[in-house]
Amino acid sequence: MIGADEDVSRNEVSTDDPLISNNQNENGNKLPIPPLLENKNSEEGKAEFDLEVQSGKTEFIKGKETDTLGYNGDYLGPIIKVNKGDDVKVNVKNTLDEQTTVHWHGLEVIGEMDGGPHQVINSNSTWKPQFTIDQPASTLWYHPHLLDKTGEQVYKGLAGLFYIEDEVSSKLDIPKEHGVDDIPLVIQDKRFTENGDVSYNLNMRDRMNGLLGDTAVINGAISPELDVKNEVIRLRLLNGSNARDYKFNFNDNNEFNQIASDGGFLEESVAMKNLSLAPAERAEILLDLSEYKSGEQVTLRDSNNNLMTINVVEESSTKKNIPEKLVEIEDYNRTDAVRSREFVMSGMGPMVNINGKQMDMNRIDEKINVDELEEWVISNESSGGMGGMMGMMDSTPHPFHVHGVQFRIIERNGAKPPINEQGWKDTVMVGNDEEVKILINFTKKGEFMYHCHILEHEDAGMMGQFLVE
Ligand SMILES: [Cu+2]
Repeated sequence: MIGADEDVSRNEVSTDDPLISNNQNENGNKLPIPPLLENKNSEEGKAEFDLEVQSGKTEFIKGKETDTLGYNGDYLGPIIKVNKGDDVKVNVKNTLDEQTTVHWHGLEVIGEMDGGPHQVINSNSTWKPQFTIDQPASTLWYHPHLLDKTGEQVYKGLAGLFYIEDEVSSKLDIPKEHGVDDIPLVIQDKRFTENGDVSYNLNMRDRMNGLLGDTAVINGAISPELDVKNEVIRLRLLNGSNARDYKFNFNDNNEFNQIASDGGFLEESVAMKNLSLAPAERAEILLDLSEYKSGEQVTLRDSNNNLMTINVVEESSTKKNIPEKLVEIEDYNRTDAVRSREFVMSGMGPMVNINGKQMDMNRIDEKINVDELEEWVISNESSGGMGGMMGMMDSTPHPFHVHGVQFRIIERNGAKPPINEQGWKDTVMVGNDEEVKILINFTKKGEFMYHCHILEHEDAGMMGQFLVE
């Protein structure tokens, strides 16, 4: 095992307004497990899925109905699970009375299938993207990406997980039983009004920092409980929040192992006690509960705030180990990069920008040659200027996301990145005054976005477009 004695977490980003532990359901409430979406095509190597974007009502708080959005349901969406090499078709029907898009976050597909702001799905129409899965086993996700409206639609519930499996994930001796020992966790924060509403009304601070809720919602439940055996369990964590940065840990100060980052398995499992995830980042972790007895529990937390209680309810008859070696990841060499580009994120609130520009659908900001390795230097200069001086905000972190690719982080502030950031990534947190260098090889053609994944910043225009030809 590596990393056990090192601090593997990246620089901590302070988020104002900690979450309150909000145990609304005193009788305990079970963690909802998003179902695996039915594959309509039984042919080997093919898959076809139906997704319906719909509005609904969700009872987050007992006795209170909340207007929400969901895929094939009232809130969130089912898990799309495919294999590497599969030819995939999706029929996305929009039954909302407004436009939407479905972006496959982390998926390597051509621009037209990416589901960005150009692939608008009008009310009562259907979008039928097709693509071949051309990347390793990973936990990706899907969500709307409508120009200026992404924050609101995601906040109201439009988000789902997208699993890719391959020969490596099927051979690895890790938990794989969906909802039993392989647990999806979509973690978000909400701000409920007195009557249970989650209406998307941004105040001044939301426009500056992004919307921070006061209540954690996991797979759609507040303070849920998960029942498991006393064995190794796998948690697939998605930070599906609009703006909140999480610092995951367990109340027993448990050591756990990160085995995957955004775009797939790490080379080796990394032991840690704290894990930071920025909006849109994913991590798969293994938690060993074999020392626990039936009736004992452990709590998943964000810093000191309780998120979810894990109840050990049964003793396991089998014992799983945590594998050390996971996968070989190809090396990217900086000397192979044919070009270097700079991306400076700055400004605050409605002024947030990249390289001094705000999103323009009619402007291509960067032209890129397909199959060429590039170095991107991403920095965050948002702390300077008026806001910093006036003390309005002490921190303006920006998680930078690039569409259509998985990249590698080679430097964080002049040093090698922490070991759990050395695998495949599609989103990287760039804190105040930080500079991050990444290597990217663009293999798919078309028009794509790069942007800050604080959704209020994205919607304010902190986004640009690149064309791969
Ligand atoms: Cu931002």
